[in-house]
Amino acid sequence: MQLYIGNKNYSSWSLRPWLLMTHAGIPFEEIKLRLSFAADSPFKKSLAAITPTGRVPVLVDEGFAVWDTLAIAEYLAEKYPAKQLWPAQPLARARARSLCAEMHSGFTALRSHCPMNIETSLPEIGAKVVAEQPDVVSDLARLASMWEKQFDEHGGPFLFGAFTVADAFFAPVCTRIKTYALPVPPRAAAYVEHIHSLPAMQAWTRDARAEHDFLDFDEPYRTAR
Ligand SMILES: N[C@@H](CCC(=O)N[C@@H](CS)C(=O)NCC(=O)O)C(=O)O
Repeated sequence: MQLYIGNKNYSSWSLRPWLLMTHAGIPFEEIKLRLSFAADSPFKKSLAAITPTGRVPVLVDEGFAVWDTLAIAEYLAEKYPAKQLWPAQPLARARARSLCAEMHSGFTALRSHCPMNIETSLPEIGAKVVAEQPDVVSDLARLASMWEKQFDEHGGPFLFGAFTVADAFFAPVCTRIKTYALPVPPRAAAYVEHIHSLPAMQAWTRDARAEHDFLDFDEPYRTAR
């Protein structure tokens, strides 16, 4: 299988299936493309042959393309049942899917005001965003209450006890909390640290920091040096 991804510093959608597969020990070839919106860019040209969306991530299995993180997660869970990528218990599984769907279509204020940017540290921007953007504060409150309920029910250290798709889906948010020093309660902060301590996550963040590829359209707060 090949997994097409974007810049590791910026591509939050790419991180989800990459972390899922790497942490679960599912073998794949990584194909990294430099993110771009321009129609004539290598990014768009490479993807044109593979996916009608022109977006990453895309998983290609023996020439068959699966795009969109939710679809990729479901495909992998069906292909590798022994990996238990979703919780085994039906209600827990349904809840995990609810959380992933909520992440997939929600948290828009947090996502737009605090885009993923692993290589940098912007605590002063985080403080300003929290002071000026009540929707971001609401997103953070929802995250904290969601995660705490999961820890109450499943005991941690992951959202459903053991690592599942849900943890992969919230990993980019964990990086945002770190980059922007966003305030979250202690158990949520401990979860952020736990996700960052995973060897697969450390590998991704190491690669992200080594990229040194400044993309203006993903940088609302910094200018190129
Ligand atoms: N809903 C999609 C979102 C994918 C997405 O927006 N990916 C971004 C990179 S993080 C992208 O490829 N952007 C290029 C574009 O929109 O032209 C998913 O879950 O995979």
